[in-house]
Amino acid sequence: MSATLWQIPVSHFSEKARWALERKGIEHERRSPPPPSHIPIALWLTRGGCHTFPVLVLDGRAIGDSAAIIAALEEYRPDPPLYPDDPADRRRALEIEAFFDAELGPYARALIFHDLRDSPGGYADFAAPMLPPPVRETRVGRAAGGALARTYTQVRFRVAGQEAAEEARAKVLAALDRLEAEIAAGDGTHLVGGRFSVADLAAAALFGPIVQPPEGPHVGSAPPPAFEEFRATIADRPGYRWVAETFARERGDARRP
Ligand SMILES: N[C@@H](CCC(=O)N[C@@H](CS)C(=O)NCC(=O)O)C(=O)O
Repeated sequence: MSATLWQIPVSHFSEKARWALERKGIEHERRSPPPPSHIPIALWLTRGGCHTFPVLVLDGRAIGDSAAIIAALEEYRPDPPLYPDDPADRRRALEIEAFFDAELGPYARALIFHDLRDSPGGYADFAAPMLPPPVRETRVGRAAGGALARTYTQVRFRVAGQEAAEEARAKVLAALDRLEAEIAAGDGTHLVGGRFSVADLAAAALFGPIVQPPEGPHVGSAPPPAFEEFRATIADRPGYRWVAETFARERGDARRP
């Protein structure tokens, strides 16, 4: 068996794949080429099928997209399961995963990328862990890495304008409403079937950049002021607390090398 995860350490979509691999106890190697070089690498690994990370290469087969990676892992190592046994529960869990993948993931990311723009040194600090050590250790290297990240996120995701920030905040709030409805529909701890499943994993991992729990990926040393202001308005909500509790109970240490 050989498994290599091509990933971005800070990314919440990569975090979904890491969490699933660790949950299932699958030994794997991690490769983290700096963005935006990951786009041609993803295309090359998947023969043009996928341009995003994470990509998992499992026994020579390249699988792009975090949901497809979890599906492949579920088949490869069924225990412990991430998919509920009951077919109706399974459908619901996968629908919840698909909702947070589409309706939260891109907007949580856009909000951080937008707010980092007004944070002094924010992008340099955010990009530094993704740079090769000799570059990251010089002031010029860090500044250049930050400038590249700032330009890339604007060109690729159009995050600079106020409308982009407003849309991202509205989507994050709508996702929090949905999460709270799912918590109420479940047993209060798990979203589906009374046990930890792909639904919990996806919701918690994709809210990771918003809640930034200590067990989750390191997003940067100082959250941007505008982001902190937004976060303060939701920090007491049950859905926000559920994300922190789910990481604390289920994740183990996501920051291990
Ligand atoms: N649906 C994909 C989304 C992954 C994704 O958006 N990855 C980002 C990093 S967070 C990426 O590689 N983006 C490159 C791009 O879209 O240009 C998944 O679930 O894996």
